[in-house]
Amino acid sequence: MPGQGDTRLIDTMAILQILEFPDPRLRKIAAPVSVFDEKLELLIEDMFATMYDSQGIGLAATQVDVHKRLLVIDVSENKDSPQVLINPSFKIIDDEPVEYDEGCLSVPGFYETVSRPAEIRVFAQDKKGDQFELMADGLLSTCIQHEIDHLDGKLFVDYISMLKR
Ligand code: GNR
Ligand code: NI
Repeated sequence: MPGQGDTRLIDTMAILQILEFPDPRLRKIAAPVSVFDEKLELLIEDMFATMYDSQGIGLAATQVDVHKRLLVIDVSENKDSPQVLINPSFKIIDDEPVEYDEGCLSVPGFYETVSRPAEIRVFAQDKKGDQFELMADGLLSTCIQHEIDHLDGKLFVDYISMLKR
């Protein structure tokens, strides 16, 4: 987990409360991050702590009632590959639909198959504000699209047909 071995961060890291469906705050549209300061770094640390604590593979700021465009992700087996994406956007590279059984920390106990584009190119900033890009396919692609949806006030249950719901 990031921050381990750093006394100051351990002292200040917090597990944040995750909003749950149908909380209307999950429908807010997050605003771009414009200030890259220590307060932002502490929020990122808390978001990682919260995500690992609840055994999620991703967490969007919206889910912890912070309506700013950032998300944290770790899709690795050993939970040792934290990634933070600030002001993320993506371009579809391969629109072949790929199905995953999705779950969401904000919709506990509910799982459903969702189709999303197979491969995307992601554009984002890191915690210092530096721009970077990455290619994503498989679970990483699905997870990044799921998290960016949160920043736009969308939930995976929105994709499920009225009939099934
Ligand atoms: O932990 C999570 N697992 C997951 C599985 C399939 C597709 C998306 C996800 S994201 C989810 C954590 C979460 O709710 N992030 O917003
Ligand atoms: Ni989610």
